[in-house]
Amino acid sequence: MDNFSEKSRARLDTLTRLIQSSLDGYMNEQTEKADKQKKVAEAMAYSLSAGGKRIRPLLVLEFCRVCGGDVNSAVSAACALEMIHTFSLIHDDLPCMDNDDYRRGKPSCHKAYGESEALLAGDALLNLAYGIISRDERISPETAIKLIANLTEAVGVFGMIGGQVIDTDYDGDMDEKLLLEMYSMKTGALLKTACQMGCIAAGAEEAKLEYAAVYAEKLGLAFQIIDDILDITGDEKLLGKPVGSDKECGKVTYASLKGVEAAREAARRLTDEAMDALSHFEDTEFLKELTMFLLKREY
Ligand code: GRG
Repeated sequence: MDNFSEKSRARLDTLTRLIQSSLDGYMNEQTEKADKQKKVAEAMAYSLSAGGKRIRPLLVLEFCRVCGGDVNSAVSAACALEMIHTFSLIHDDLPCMDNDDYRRGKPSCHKAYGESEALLAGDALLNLAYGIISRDERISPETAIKLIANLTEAVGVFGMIGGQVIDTDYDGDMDEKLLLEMYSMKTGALLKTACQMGCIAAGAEEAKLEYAAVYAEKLGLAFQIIDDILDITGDEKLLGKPVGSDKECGKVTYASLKGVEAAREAARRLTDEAMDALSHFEDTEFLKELTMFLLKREY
């Protein structure tokens, strides 16, 4: 994250520490309570603590702050989203999905713990996510319900899971329109709920949620296009997983459809549009630098 100013780097460190210590706290509760379920609790903690950029929880906390909220009121939503993101990665790596052996630089969950344990660890993380928001005493019951409703829609059949359905069922006859629809759902939906949950936790007005959605829609497409490019041109050591898996699986991606240079240009344009949407918020220096980092990322 070299492009960050000193001020933003300090902010990144503070937020990352808050996210990590909160995730550790939630996971310790699980491992301490577990008896016969120790292995599944360990598998959950293994994948959750395996690294990862923590982009989604960072967005939750930052959107809360730029809407004038106290970041502590967004911590459970931020951690819930990272749990759900991790669940999606665990399940996506399973032999019945992408069958990937490495994730975040370590053996994927099913390689380390076995398939059934990985399946259950993913299920349990998904379930825990809703639990930690519903029992968070720092937020009102009304806010908790709004957060959970927003998150549920993002994860469901018309959000991330729906995007995965398109990915698995329609790969043979994928065109640009369907591909972008799939990206919006599979990748964009969780980024959208990240930004919107931050606004909700801050008690922001509806218009802010709409602007947050515009930012996230552009960011989500750019993020996925960069992911496609990295699967072609990336460094396996930095990525923590093998490159070339899209081609090996015969997957159509934006980069394979348009070529790497055109894909890079599209990601740049989408990033500019995302930046424009931030003009509706105050004090967005950190968010802008984070957005630029995502365009230039190598992992
Ligand atoms: C199996 C229910 C189910 C859903 C799978 C989201 C998804 C759908 C699969 C995950 C794999 C994938 C390629 C998702 C697209 C989004 C994406 C690029 C994820 C990687 O996110 P990063 O780069 O990962 O934020 P880290 O490891 O940094 O957290």
